[in-house]
Amino acid sequence: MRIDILTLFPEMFSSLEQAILGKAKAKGLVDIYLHNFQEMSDNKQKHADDYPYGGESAGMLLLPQPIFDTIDKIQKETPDLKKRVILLDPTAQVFNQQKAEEFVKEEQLIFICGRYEGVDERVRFLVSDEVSIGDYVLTGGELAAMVIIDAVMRLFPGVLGNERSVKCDSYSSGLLEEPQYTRPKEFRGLKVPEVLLSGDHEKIRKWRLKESLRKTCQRRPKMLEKLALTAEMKKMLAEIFHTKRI
Ligand code: 6GU
Repeated sequence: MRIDILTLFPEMFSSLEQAILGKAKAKGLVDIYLHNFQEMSDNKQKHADDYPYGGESAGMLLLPQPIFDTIDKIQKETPDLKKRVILLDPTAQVFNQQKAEEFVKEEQLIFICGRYEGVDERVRFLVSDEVSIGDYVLTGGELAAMVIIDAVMRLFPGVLGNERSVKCDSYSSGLLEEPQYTRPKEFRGLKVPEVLLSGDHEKIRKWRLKESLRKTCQRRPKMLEKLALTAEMKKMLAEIFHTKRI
C-alpha cells in the first residue's frame, strides 16, 4: 500500500516509523510519502492559508491551490492505484473499525491534514472520505491521520505476526474481548479464574463467550443490539442479568 500525507508539519510523522508501522515498512508492505503542501503554494510568501471571505470569522483557512496542486501531482505519479482521498475534519463522521477494514483494502490512501479553522470548502471536491476521530477538537489533523494509519496497518496480513489477534479484536467480532490472564496463577492474592487452568476446552470456550458478553453488556450495550445472538448467547445473557453482576 502507498500512503500519501499532505501536511504543514511532516516532521510530526517521524514517530510513525516506530512500532507497527516500522514493521510494515521493513517488510515492504507500505510506502509513506510526506508532502508539505505549503511548498506547493504559488504565492511569493508561500502562504498556505488566508482569511475567510465574509469577515468576522475566528481564524484562517487553508487555501485550495496548494492542496489541489499536490493532489494533482500525486495523481499524475500514481494514476493506476485504487485510492481514497481522506480529509481529516473534526466535524465529519467518526472513524471506526469498519472504516479501517474498508481502508485496508485500498492500494493507496491519501490523507489531507487540516489546520487552523479548517479548509476552503472547495477542497471537499477532491475527497472521497471525511473522517474525525472523536468529538473533541485537535489543533490539526496530523494526530488523527496517525491514529487511522495505525488502525489500518495493523490489519495488514503479516504486520501483527498473529492473525488471530485481528479476528478476535474487540469491534471486529461484534463483542468486546473477554478478560485475559497470564502468569502467575496468583499475584498479590489475586487469582486467575480456575476454569482457565482446567484444560477443559469446551468449558473455557463457554467462559470466554460469557465474559465477553458480560463485558460488552457493561461497557457497550449498544453493540449487543447489532449482534445476531445465538441461543447459547441468549441463555448466557439471561444468566448474567439474573445474577445481577453487571
Ligand atoms: Cl480529524 N481533526 C481535528 N483538527 N480535530 C479532531 C479530529 C480531526 N478528530 C477529532 N478531533
